[in-house]
Amino acid sequence: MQRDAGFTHIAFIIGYPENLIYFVLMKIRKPKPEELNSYYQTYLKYVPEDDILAALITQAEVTQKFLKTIPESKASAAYAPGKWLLKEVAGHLCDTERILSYRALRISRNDKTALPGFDENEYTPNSNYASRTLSNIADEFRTIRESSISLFSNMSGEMYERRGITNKADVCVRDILFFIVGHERHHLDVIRERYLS
Ligand code: NI
Repeated sequence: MQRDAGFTHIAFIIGYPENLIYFVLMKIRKPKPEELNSYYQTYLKYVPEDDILAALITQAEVTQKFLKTIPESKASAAYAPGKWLLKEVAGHLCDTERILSYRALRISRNDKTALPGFDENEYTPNSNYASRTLSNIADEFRTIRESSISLFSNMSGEMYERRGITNKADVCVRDILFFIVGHERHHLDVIRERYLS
């Protein structure tokens, strides 16, 4: 059991490593539409839940298991010429979550440094996701997500409200957590609708 300094929430974990069960007693509400910039607002449709920390936790197992159901032959295909391979989409989720969690860490610590964006279209061809298995990438996703859960579930309510500049946009830590959840759902929808249908 871990407590933050303000005792505003308690998170504890039972079971390791295959069957992690989290009990997080602090709800982190989803940002209201008017609190989000226009780009982040487009992801609201992917997040029906109001507790985004609970959603982050639920996604860990759901997404890993979903990716593991996809045959490697399909994972190594793109739905159109020039598009990412399916497993490169999974890799994009890994890269994005690492970067967004890093941004959330800095902003939660009240670091006011403006943080740069990144060009996903340059990251993917310079990664080696295409030569890895989707199963292996799915396991890395789970590892990254467990780290994100530890980071976010141990933040105080005040940390969630802290604001910073990322990719020239003014966001708070709550917005970043929301975006991690919504961005992943967006890409899983694309996988289902374009790669697997
Ligand atoms: Ni994306």
